[in-house]
Amino acid sequence: MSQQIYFLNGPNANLYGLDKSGTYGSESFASIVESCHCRAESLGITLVFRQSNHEGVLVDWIQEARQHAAGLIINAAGLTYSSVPILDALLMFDGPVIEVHMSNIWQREPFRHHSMVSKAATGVIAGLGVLGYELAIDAVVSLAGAKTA
Ligand code: DHK
Repeated sequence: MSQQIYFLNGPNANLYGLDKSGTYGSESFASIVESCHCRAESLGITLVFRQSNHEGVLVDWIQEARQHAAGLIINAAGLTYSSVPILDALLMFDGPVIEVHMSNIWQREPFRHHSMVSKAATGVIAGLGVLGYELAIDAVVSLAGAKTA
């Protein structure tokens, strides 16, 4: 079986592309999901791509990833700045973790400048929109491969 990577998205990510300010670009979430699946396919890996508006669901998926995923990518969205449960779950995950944000969170309001989940992240990508999502897949595959090599 090919290597499996989990890509988890938090609250409101399903509305990307509909935001009037254009902060998250103009691409729909469905199109972002498709781009990510294409990137994963080109790398020969299986991508489990999910979105939830609920903290506990994200925690359940991170725990599930412990059994099934070689690496994990997360955009915890609005939960990034507050979620101790998501941080704790990520700290229990053994493989590489990439934290990703569509926007450059450090150019935005001060309350977005401190990520609660970064402590568990191997690396952080922010401000590159969908390209950042694709680069996160490249990074996590490369790191997961390096770890098992
Ligand atoms: C997405 C969100 O929904 C916001 O709550 C975060 C993040 C930033 C992003 O840039 O992808 O503050």
